[in-house]
Amino acid sequence: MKLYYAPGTCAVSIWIALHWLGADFETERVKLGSYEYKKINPSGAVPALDMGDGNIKTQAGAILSYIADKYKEKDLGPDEGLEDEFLFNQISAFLSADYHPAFWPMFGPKNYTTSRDEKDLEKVVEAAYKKIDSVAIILDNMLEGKTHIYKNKRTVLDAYAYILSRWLSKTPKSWTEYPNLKKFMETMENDEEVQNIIELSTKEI
Ligand SMILES: N[C@@H](CCC(=O)N[C@@H](CS)C(=O)NCC(=O)O)C(=O)O
Repeated sequence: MKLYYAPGTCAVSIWIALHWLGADFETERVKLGSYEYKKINPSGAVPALDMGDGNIKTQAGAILSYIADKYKEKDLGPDEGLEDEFLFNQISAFLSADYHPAFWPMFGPKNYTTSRDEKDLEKVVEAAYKKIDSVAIILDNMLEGKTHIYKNKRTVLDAYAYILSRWLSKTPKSWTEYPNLKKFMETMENDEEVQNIIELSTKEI
């Protein structure tokens, strides 16, 4: 398996999850949106996971569910049963469809207005901060009394919530200001294996 990633991106959560799962995998750093990388993933976005036979998987939430299932014996996916599986999918969908997209206008304001006026672009970013805060509050509430996002059990979704939440430090309200999220983030920040991956993934190659 080969994971295509870029530093600081949601793809790093797949790296952490693959490591936790004890998977045999390699990584390749790519230039987002480049002509070369679009041959792998036509959207130009990471993550992409090459299964080794031309089968390339994309979409972080779907990849995380897939690998948790592939290495089921590691028990980093949902518990069995309709309700437990639903809860896992619900959290995953929240992260990929509500939480993650809230940050897009902050990273790429030009994609959200036809204006190129600096002041207008700043307004887009300001609006993004507001939206980000509202979804971060939801995440914070989901973490009430827990240090894991799913049922207080470590799953691949912890890696996803962690990597996305690191971006809060680029907003006026960092993750330290959300009390439950703060505890969760500190647990991940103190995890040496996770931090080694963060460091490896930011290395210039
Ligand atoms: N829907 C995709 C979105 C992935 C995504 O937005 N990835 C970001 C990095 S976190 C990216 O590659 N952005 C660059 C781009 O879209 O060109 C997923 O959930 O995997």
